[in-house]
Amino acid sequence: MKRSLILTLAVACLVLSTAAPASAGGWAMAKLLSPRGPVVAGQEVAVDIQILQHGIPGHFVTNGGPLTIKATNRTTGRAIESTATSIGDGMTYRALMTFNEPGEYKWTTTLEPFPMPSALPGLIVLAPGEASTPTLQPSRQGETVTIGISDSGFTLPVAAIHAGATIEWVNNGSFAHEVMADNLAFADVPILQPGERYRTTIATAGTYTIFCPPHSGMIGTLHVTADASS
Ligand SMILES: [Cu+2]
Repeated sequence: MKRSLILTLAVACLVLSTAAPASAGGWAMAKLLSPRGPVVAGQEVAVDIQILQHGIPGHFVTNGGPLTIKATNRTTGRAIESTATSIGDGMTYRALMTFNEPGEYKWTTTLEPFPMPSALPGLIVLAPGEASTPTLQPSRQGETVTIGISDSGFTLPVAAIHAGATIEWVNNGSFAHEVMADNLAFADVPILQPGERYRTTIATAGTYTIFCPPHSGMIGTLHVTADASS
């Protein structure tokens, strides 16, 4: 009885120490570098994903194996999978993928040998010939864009929003969540309990990687263009 407990503990320690290089002192996250916007069905696209440790630029997992990228069509549930290879700098991985079925896709990435799947902002695949109109109109100064927070991620606008617009964060999940960006853009947003809302005005144009520190899968890219109030 005692012996089996010790054996169990030994196995548990072994498993934990094996996973340690990827998670030592924090967490890793996948950042989608490309594609940035909607893609067209049937056309091959380069999918570039950067792996960052702790979410801090410059801190990355250098000894990771192949990165597996899986994209699942949210409507049909059909998935395509590809193995991305490192493209030189040790933290950026590329896979050439062709999406034949239009719709909205969600991503999952897995970096072997570390068990650290993470989610990325969704991808819109347009039918060939379909105009690439954004599914959400860009927001101007004085307007409000609501961004939902669920337990698995952020409901981000597909189109860029304009600097000067107000973002209303709404926690639709069952747990408390935070909103942070790697440039501290949303440092004013408090920890939001389920059901809570918070409004903030975004002043500076740019591309923001937003995430929830306690939940490594909650990552998204928010595009903010220059103010278009005039
Ligand atoms: Cu969270």
